[in-house]
Amino acid sequence: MFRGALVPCFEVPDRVDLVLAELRHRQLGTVEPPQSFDGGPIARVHSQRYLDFLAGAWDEWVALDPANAQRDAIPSYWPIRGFRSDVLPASFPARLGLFSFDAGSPLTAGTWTAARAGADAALTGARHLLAGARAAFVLTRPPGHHAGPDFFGGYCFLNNAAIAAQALREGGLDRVAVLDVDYHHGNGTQTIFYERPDVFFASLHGDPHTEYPYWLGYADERGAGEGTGFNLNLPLPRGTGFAAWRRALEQALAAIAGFGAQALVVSLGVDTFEGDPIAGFGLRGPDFLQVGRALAACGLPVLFVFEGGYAVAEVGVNAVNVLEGFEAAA
Ligand code: Q9C
Ligand code: ZN
Repeated sequence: MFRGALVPCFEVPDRVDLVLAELRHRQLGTVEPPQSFDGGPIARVHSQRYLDFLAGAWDEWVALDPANAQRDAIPSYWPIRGFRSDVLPASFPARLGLFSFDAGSPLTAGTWTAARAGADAALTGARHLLAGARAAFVLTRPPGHHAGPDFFGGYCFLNNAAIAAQALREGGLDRVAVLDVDYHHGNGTQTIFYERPDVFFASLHGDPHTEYPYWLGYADERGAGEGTGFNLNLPLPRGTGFAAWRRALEQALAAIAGFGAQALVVSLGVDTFEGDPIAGFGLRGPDFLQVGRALAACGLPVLFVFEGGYAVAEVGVNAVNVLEGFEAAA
């Protein structure tokens, strides 16, 4: 649902197929399918009632009307300020709205299976880092960074980066950082870790005054409670080019070094590309090589987790440029 009409989704299967093809073309790294994991860290990032809802949502949707098998489930009703969110309504549309924050993230027949496989991929990547790998890349869709403890949105259902960070913590690392370089603020990841001092979250993104997700991502959000000081937002105006973006990246990396992170999870959206159809920064293809080099310079083990990037023809080159720049400098 976009501007009052049903339109083709920007988040399409071709995106990961093209990234995989580019990885193979450049013979960068080795490719493997995800291993299987039980709930574990997933259940410590997301609420049980949210996971139960997602797992059964498609069957519930089709049970309402067999004709629903041919159309996506899209929320129409949301409990904003003053409504109750403690009660779990029997109505499916009411629960669909309770657990979401936009109408642009269709839930389809394969959503849960794909999201759950993405979480397995994130956990597989975390396992590689814990076993001593310098870096791994989690190539998943749907993306994850907009998904919070109990909500989906922004094409995201399970927060792969947060699940990986949680797994790294449970695997024995005391301090983990998540750096989100997607064009859009990682509101889900921020919310998950906002009151925690053990996972530092830093994000570079379009200023929420004008850019999705609008109601989170401002510079004065520094964390809360024990997590105060462990959240860093660097909003940048629409139209920002690579020079200014790069300075913000250095600022985020300096904060991560100051935190004393032992591993870095990078929410790797490449919708910062100048040609992206739904975003507004001006990074060019070769700039992504430099992004990878800068990330390697921090010296930490890095788990890259794929997020946005909707200029489909260029998404493979842009994402793999980051990885190639990292490899060249690591
Ligand atoms: N003007 C990710 O990049 N709103 N999600 C699009 C276009 C939704 C993006 C509006 C953007 C969600 C993971
Ligand atoms: Zn994005």
